[in-house]
Amino acid sequence: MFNKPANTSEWQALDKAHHIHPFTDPKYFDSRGVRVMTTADGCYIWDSDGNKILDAMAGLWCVNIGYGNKDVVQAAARQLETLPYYNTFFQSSTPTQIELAARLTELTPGDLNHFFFANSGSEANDTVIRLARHYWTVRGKPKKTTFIGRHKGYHGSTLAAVSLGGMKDMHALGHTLLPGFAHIMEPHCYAHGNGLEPEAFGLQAAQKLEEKILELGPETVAAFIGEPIQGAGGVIDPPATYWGEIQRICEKYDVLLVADEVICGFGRLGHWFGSEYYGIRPDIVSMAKGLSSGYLPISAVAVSDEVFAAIQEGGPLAHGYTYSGHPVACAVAIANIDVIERQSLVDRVRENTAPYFRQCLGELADQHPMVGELRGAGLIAALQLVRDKSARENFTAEDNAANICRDICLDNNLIMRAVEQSMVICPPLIITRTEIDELVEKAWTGLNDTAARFGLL
Ligand code: PXG
Repeated sequence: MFNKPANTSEWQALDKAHHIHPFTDPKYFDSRGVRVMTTADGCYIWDSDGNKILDAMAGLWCVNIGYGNKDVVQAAARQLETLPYYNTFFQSSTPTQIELAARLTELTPGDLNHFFFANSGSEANDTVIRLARHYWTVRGKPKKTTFIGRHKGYHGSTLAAVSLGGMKDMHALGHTLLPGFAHIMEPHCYAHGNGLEPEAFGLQAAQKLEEKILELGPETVAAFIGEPIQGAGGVIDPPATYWGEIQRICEKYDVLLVADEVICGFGRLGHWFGSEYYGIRPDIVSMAKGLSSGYLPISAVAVSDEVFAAIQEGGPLAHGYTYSGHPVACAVAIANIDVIERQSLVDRVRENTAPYFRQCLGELADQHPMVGELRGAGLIAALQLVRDKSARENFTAEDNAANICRDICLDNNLIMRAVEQSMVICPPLIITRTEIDELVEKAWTGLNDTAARFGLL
């Protein structure tokens, strides 16, 4: 018989004893203990001590429609009652799987008209690798197997998705960089621009792709993959010149272009997909997170008519997951898309809340002595923390400034994410102007308190 913990410290003790956490410093369990979240509504979550916290990270970059949407809950309940499970293997389908694929066809740009379902962004990207390599085999170029990604790219945590990504500490864990994956510089102007204008730097960063393709030999390169804006890498939004040049290079060398839309998809940049914001015409797109606003796990891979034609020619596809297109997850994704459409969330972000969000954060970035730059677009942003703004002196890793700021903000009931020396913000798309005011005010307070901690204010 399990005795339910009576308070936060009892939950924390059990958690520490039995629960393994991703990306959590073990020291944290002794210094603070995990935070135990219990309920949520809209843009707010409540912890086990009853604190009401503004979730400026939409969970983990995913709760686009906000918490507690009853329509989605009811759609899930209805589907659980009607047909809680059936699979997509061996000539089978269910109405929700078919409807979701058809709805996604309407929403995705270009001729991305065919969808394969999986359960997470990682699985979607593993699927991308298998499909792209299969594509080239069917098209008579079986040597085209290598994927090129970017440093600080994040594509997931499975063996293959880790290799696709460019996170050094993730490669180091368990020696998980597989052969067949290469990486180029991320288009981070602040970090690598060396005083170049963003437009010139964007071209330079994209040309690293051409150099890498030539180094590896175009006959060996299957695809380039990139997030329209790199999220977990620190919200790295490329200069306007970048994606056009990447597209040109991919076409020149017959390399598939894959957009990882796991964060940017479903309205984050004020368009259904980040590819539309940047004018990218991808051959393959992976999506997850905002597809269901995180209410249930589901992901999808969209492929173009041409990639689909090759898959069809290739015979039975030896790939799939038990829960590919789980009917309840599909029902939730459909209800989630309905909510986004009914509330015109994509237009609202583009025309209303994102411009206001960027204006408020822009003022903060201009005026606050500890903020070196504001990055991002739409409702995704990073504030680069600096020790000295005019001298562009960065904090060191040992300073731990962003983690300190994150904890100070959390104590003030605001969740932001710390990535290296940046504070990252990615609120639900339903956020109102009043809630943006609260977010920015709390961010100011958190930055002031952090600056005071370093004797900078
Ligand atoms: N692609 C992108 C662009 C992502 O951001 C994945 C793929 C993998 O999705 P799954 O569902 O397998 O986790 C992600 C996930 C962070 C953080 O450090 C970011 C993600 C996941 C966990 C932590 O901010 N993004």
